[in-house]
Amino acid sequence: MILSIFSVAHHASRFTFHIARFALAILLLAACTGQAARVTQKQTVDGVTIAFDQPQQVSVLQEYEFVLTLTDAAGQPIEGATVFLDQDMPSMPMGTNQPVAESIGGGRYRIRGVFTMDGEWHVTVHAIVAGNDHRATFAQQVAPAS
Ligand SMILES: [Cu+2]
Repeated sequence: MILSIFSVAHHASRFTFHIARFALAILLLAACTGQAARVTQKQTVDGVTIAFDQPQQVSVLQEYEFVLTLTDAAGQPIEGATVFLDQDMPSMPMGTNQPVAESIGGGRYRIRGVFTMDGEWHVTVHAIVAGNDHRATFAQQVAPAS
């Protein structure tokens, strides 16, 4: 009898411990996905400035969001461009990986996708404006799954 009461109490405390761990994991996850730091880099190619807004950190197979802003030489937003990415790893060929952006207004284009492997990736932006392909390459570090 004494043994079984002890056993119930022991399991109850283990259960509480697991609930606490689970709650902590949810909190950390919310902090990571909700408040992720972002960086913006700019490159000007043949009169078109490409501002590339990316997460500072992204994990493998976790959905990322890139936002590109295109402006002309006068600083005006460029609407109606076709924008897609070429994603590859400098250390190995990763096959065809070309997500297409959707226009969200004000010269901004949004792309969501995932990286299929951790490590260093090179993201080449193709901004096709009036038939000309403007290309700029940015690096994205991809962390292993946590
Ligand atoms: Cu790879």
